[in-house]
Amino acid sequence: MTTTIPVEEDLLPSEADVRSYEEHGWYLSKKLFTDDEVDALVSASEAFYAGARDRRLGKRPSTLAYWEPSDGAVQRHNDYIHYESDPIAAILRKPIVGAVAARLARTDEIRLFQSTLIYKPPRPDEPSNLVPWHFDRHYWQTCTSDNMLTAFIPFHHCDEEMGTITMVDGSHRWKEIGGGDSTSRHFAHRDAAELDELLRENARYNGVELRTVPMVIPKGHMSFHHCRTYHGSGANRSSRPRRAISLHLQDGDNRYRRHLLSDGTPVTYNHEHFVRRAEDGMPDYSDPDFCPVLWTSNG
Ligand SMILES: O=C(O)CCC(=O)C(=O)O
Ligand SMILES: [Fe+2]
Repeated sequence: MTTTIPVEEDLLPSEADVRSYEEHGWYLSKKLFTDDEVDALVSASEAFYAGARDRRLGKRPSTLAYWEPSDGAVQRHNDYIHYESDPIAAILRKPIVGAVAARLARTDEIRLFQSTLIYKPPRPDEPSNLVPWHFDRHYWQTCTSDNMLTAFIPFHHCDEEMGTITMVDGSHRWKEIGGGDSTSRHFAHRDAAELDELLRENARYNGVELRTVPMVIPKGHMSFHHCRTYHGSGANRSSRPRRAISLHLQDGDNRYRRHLLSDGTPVTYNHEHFVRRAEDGMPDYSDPDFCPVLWTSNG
């Protein structure tokens, strides 16, 4: 007898929702987390910022996003939060999140790929709060999949005043121009004006007018975006910090692939420092410690 983890069918995207995701490149979910779960994310993140760790990453590669109090009142990013914080991981691993992603990606299995804890301080003029236009597939050139997606999970109602995530509608279906070597570098290390121009150039090339959609996300809901959907976000003009997790997800088929820059240098992703090796000696993107299965349709 096979057992399937029960999830509430009502909370899953309908066939029409999945088609809309395929057309627009983003989806706003139903309420997947209770208020108590969302509040628990706030307290667990505060404990984390104060130094609590259930496990520690063995290394700090220079490319790792890892805010520490000595970095001050800039935007905070902490990668691998699901590895270092058990209370946060427990909530992120609720089956409904993976089940929603599986429906959207029309796949049978969803594994976690990466998760980043994010905090935008309530400082309207703080330049590090601005997230320039980018799409996540650029960071994942060592992945075989073109079907990966991200859940953006705020810890409160999140709207434009707080600098919510903003999607460029339908951009995941664009043909790409100008996607050179530099696209694999994280946006924090790139020139925002250059990225802005790259987006405009791509829109022109595809003969479309830019339509940006700020995601207004009620507490407990989350937004999903396809790995080729351009997105970014603005200043936090509110009086409260904008707290969130960016939960990057891979479909079951995703594997490591070697990817070279034009000068022959291999592209690297931080997993290479952490995950176990597969039989072929390559980084294993299904290492259960770092990339656990969140959902599989056969239980
Ligand atoms: O923090 C933001 O507004 C954007 C986060 C992001 O780039 C993502 O979730 O992929
Ligand atoms: Fe992103």
